[in-house]
Amino acid sequence: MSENPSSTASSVDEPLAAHALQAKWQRYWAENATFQAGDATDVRPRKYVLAMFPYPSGDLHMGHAENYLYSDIVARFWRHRGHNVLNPIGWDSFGLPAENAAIRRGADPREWTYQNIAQQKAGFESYGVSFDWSRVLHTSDPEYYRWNQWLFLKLHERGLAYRKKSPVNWCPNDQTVLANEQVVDGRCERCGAEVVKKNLTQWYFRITEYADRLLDDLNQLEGRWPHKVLQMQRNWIGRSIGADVDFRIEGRDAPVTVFSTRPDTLHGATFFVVAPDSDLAAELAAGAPADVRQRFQDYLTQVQKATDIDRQSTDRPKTGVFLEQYAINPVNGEKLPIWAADYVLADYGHGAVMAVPAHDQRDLDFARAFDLPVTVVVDTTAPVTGAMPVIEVDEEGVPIDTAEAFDDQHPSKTGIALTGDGRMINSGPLNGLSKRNAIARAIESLEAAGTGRAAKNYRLRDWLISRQRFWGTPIPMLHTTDGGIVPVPEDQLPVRLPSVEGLDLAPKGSSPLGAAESWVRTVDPTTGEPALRDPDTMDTFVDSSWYFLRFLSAQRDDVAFDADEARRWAPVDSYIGGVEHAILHLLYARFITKVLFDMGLIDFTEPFSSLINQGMVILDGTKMSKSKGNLVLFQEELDAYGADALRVALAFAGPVEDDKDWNDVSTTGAQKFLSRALRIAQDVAAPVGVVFDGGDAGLRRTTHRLLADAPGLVEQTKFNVLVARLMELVNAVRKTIDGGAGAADPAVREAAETVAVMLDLIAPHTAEEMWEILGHEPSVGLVSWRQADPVLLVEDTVTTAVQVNGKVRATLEVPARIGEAELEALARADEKVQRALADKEIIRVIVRAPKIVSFAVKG
Ligand code: ANZ
Repeated sequence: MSENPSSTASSVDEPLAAHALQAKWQRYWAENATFQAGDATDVRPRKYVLAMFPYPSGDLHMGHAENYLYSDIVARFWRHRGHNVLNPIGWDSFGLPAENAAIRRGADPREWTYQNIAQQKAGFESYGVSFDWSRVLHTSDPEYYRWNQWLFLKLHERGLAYRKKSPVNWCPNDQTVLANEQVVDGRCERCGAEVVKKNLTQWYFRITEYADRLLDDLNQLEGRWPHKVLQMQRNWIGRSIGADVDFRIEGRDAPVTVFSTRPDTLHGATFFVVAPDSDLAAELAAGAPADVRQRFQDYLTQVQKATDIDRQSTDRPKTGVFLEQYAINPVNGEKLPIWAADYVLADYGHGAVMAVPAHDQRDLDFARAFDLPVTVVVDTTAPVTGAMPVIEVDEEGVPIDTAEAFDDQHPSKTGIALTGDGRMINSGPLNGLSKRNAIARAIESLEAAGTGRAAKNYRLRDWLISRQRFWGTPIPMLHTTDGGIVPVPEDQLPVRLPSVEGLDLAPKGSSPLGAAESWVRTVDPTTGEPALRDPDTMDTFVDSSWYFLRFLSAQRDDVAFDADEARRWAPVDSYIGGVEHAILHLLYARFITKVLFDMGLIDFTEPFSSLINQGMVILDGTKMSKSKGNLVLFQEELDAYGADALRVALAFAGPVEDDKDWNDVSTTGAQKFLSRALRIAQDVAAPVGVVFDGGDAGLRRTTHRLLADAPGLVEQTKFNVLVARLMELVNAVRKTIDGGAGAADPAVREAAETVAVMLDLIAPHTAEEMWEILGHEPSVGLVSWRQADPVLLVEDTVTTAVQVNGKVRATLEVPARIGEAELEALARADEKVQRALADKEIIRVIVRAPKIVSFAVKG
């Protein structure tokens, strides 16, 4: 421990005073490693509090100020509650912005990255965040990315990392592939350029193998993650349940399978559609007459320009080409004309559909555009509850078509597909069944006939992880001369990035690493033959998919993380960050967690036990941005008002999850409050250790009500309410000092100490200073919160008169806010009242809480 720093400021109104106070306590915390988490021998219960780690994009901004304030409040809170708290910090420091900046300046992305990290680190320190600085990590350090490579090899061993050629999203501006998740409205999430499809061989992680678990385990998080985030994850995984149905194609040996959520409507299929950009379409077109082939080719060229979003859009006119071939409906042998149309996507289901225009809007739009038949097979006017209706049959026992019964609702007339529930018609053995029963029956029959089976489909695709860029983790695989692909042995990790010297990082469609001759050329460790390194780097979401585990063993160079440490600390108790990470980052981290669980390395299956999403800091109702020129700069505010005022102002500005308009953030107001708090500490005249009993009862009650409520307020993240309550207490103390019992009242010391200990969550420098002025040893950050005294929590009381036949028989001291029923019960329980009532019949009771209870009795 260092010596006690001497007392500095008397008021934090002055920026200079605030900064001197800041510097003093920041030095103290650094010298004493005050916020370092306890080691394995620490017996306190543990809490792992984590804010999503930052990307080193430049200076810290107000979004950071908010995010890391909230995580700091939570971390400080648990320390005060006697926990061993881990609150680490690191940087997500690989990625395109560094690379693009380096290209612009002809420099090394390392320089830009580590300079920004140093700047942000200084920002966090001057903001007074209680991080455990002994565990800092940067994902761009070989000591970190080595374990990304290890993770890749582990996934590869388990068949979860693989290469395949497929149409991928390609950003023509960044000249790299993008995961589906990184395409927003058909555009590159980072640069906004329109994304095109390119057929490329890429590395994938088989996240689809975990689709069911990723979906089902969301139920565990209900109530602990924001509902909206759970719903976004569910939609993203997008599980559909239905059947795979095999259709024979005339003149083709192998059947073609389609996925349908409505196998009950098989009898209503009137045509068949294949995705124009699928292999099947190419094959079918190849077997078609020359003019059809030509039309198909022209159509395909046109389709390849459209994005998936365009193709799925319902208000776009339907287009397609008839391939002059036929599929055979397995349930009735009907010939269905085969069309190529772009509303069917190549990479969903099997890239082909049975079209049921009466009951599917897209199919209906298409049927109406090309004049194809529409057969209704569900009578959506028929009730589905109750007994199965009697089906009318003709003399031969064949059900009579009841479709005419709702002629005017026929989809071919209305243009509206009948998607609702009802009773099956025109469907042979399914007639009369409800939709649900018909689906089950249809699947049974398909299975019995060997022409179909129950199936599930997901919107989720495998995670495309390779990128054609320099500033990322090299993929630890080698390409041998005979065309093989072999892993780099684990003991040869890390595969370090080469120097940028002589490399052209400008995007050109293939990884710049491929041009680093001396790096790329290596040998196959098993054969000694020449081999080439894989030139691609990993998506940076790989880095952030497991970083919370690396914090537990950040200094270890023999393991990615220590299993015992993981058992002790993980999963993360409170994870705090922006809702922009609702899908990608959280989904990937959940996936990797499940893989590590399956590998037996951790004993939990969800990485983040609770999740807090903060709102944004906005200005005049809109997002702050450099381009709009409406940035309120973190560093400027910090310089002008000091860390504590900024922290109080942000915490006070509104509920955590709401957006906060800077116009409602009052740093000057916060400054005044902090000065007032400091002054009450200076005014306290009762000595340290004075017994608090006695003294101003009103003030004591205010103090103890806050002691009782504060833990709940923090746990429900009502930080703004906590600030308001602290302001109320500070005002109450001032009143007692100036007008009431005076500065020597022990209640004043009690209240001032309570303010100091709680203020530590929000304004830690001022809190330390108060604590010291009050005659205590630092750090206030480690002082336990006192328990509220239940006696002082009893509300103000009033006197109630209890009358029997108009005569006062007893008086009771009751809480001022007592309810009528409770008051009557108290009155009846009173001994004197009982005597007065003794075996008389009560005719009437009038209760006027809290003043009067009046019994009218007979006899
Ligand atoms: C026949 C049918 C009848 C369908 C009906 C729906 C309603 P979700 O819920 O999104 O999974 N489909 C299958 N593969 C497709 C593809 N590659 N591109 C476009 N559409 C495709 O949708 C499943 C339904 O989407 C499937 O069920 C199929 O149409 C269509 F009254 O089959 B359905």
